[in-house]
Amino acid sequence: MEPNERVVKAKQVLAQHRRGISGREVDEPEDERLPPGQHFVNNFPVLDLGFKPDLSLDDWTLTVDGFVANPVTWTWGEFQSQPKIDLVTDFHCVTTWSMLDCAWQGVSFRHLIDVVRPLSSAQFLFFESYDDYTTNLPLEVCVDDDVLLATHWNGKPLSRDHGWPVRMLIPKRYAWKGAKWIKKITFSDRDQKGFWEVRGYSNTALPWNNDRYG
Ligand SMILES: Nc1nc2c(c(=O)[nH]1)N[C@H]1C(S)=C(S)[C@@H](COP(=O)(O)O)O[C@H]1N2
Ligand SMILES: [Mo]
Repeated sequence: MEPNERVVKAKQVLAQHRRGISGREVDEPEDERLPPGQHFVNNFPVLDLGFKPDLSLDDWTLTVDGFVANPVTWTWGEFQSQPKIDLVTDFHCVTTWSMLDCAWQGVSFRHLIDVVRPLSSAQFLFFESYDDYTTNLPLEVCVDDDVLLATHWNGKPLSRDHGWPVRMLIPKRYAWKGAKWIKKITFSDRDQKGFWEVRGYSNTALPWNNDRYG
């Protein structure tokens, strides 16, 4: 009798998830790293609004403004001269896929805070991207060691699909909180909901709480 191809394939995929991801002991229980309602993927799916902005480093800028003592608009050269850090984090998308052990490089959000110096009245962040995507988070959520303005994923510059040249990364929130093709970050004393937040998605977006919808 021939093995059922579909069953074999499904089991192979499970096995790949168990073994195919670098940096972990084989016997470490991966499910402990999988938030409720999520499943593992080994590829890196692309989610966007149906198009990807066509950017050039010559024209690229990142503006950080609002309730800060020192607003900045960085050119690509200025952004590149900021200190970079490396991180390994898991990535959880609300459409139920999770990727473990992504290696990221970029400028830490803590460094950005040091540069722009938020006013004491600044409590919220509003992110705007080159595709007009927006999202929002409380400032305190982003004052964390793993929040990054990411330029590299797994050793290579981000692809255009994944937000080149710079995307936000907030690993402790669902991935829609991380704006690709980031253009502007505004500090404010009030919360303003972003693209998915006004369309029924959670304002807090906590994967471990299965906190998907608003
Ligand atoms: N600028 C921009 N950023 C975005 C999005 C988008 O459509 N535009 N989609 C969000 C969503 S819903 C997810 S799940 C992640 C997906 O990132 P990826 O395409 O690199 O997997 O990007 C987030 N950031
Ligand atoms: Mo998403």
